[in-house]
Amino acid sequence: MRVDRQHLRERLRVYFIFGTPDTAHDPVWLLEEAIRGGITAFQLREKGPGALTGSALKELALKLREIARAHRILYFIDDDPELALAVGADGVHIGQEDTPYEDVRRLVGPEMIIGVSTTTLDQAVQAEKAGADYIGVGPIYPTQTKPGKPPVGTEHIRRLRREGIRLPIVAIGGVTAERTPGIIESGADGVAFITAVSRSPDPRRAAYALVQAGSVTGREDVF
Ligand code: TZP
Ligand code: MG
Repeated sequence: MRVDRQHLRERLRVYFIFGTPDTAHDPVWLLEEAIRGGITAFQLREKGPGALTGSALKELALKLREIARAHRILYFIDDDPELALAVGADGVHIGQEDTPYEDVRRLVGPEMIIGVSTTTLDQAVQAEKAGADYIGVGPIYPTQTKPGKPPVGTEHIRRLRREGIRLPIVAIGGVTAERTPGIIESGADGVAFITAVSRSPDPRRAAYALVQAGSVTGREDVF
């Protein structure tokens, strides 16, 4: 399915990520609840202790893919272009240590959305030059989910825009509803989060709070 690139920015606004190690909830229920809360995009990031692999991972990826499709939210697979292709994902997300952008593009073809994680200005410039569809930027705030990297803060997003980065930016790391208006005001198009929803006792309400917080108006378009 071809994804409308015109509306990619809006569709990346409230971007939920999880894998089974990130939650005590049933993954199908969790995604459904987050969708009822209003998320616009989802990424399956099956990583860490106890992560599913092989056919169990593919089975889960297919189930979640069907849910995302039924509700017309974007569906991404982290770091696994073959799986993204196999389940018909809308996109694949890659980090700096994963397969390089050019190789992933060759593998998945021209239609699939490719997002690239970046921490520095140089990485953002490289991703834009290479042809990435959006960049993840972070960690914005301190996070337990990906420890060991100092947070870059919202000032970094302002700097990316000042330096001319036009790609859709999704900020990640320690994202909460409280922090979301400031993140969007700094020039990000969306927020991506794991813990804020995956570990909430009420994921629907937690997602809704992020959706509400992300609907800030009055920001100058910076791209
Ligand atoms: N990349 C940068 S920070 C991060 C990733 C995958 C983890 C975000 O998780 P949380 O729980 O929303 O801080
Ligand atoms: Mg990765």
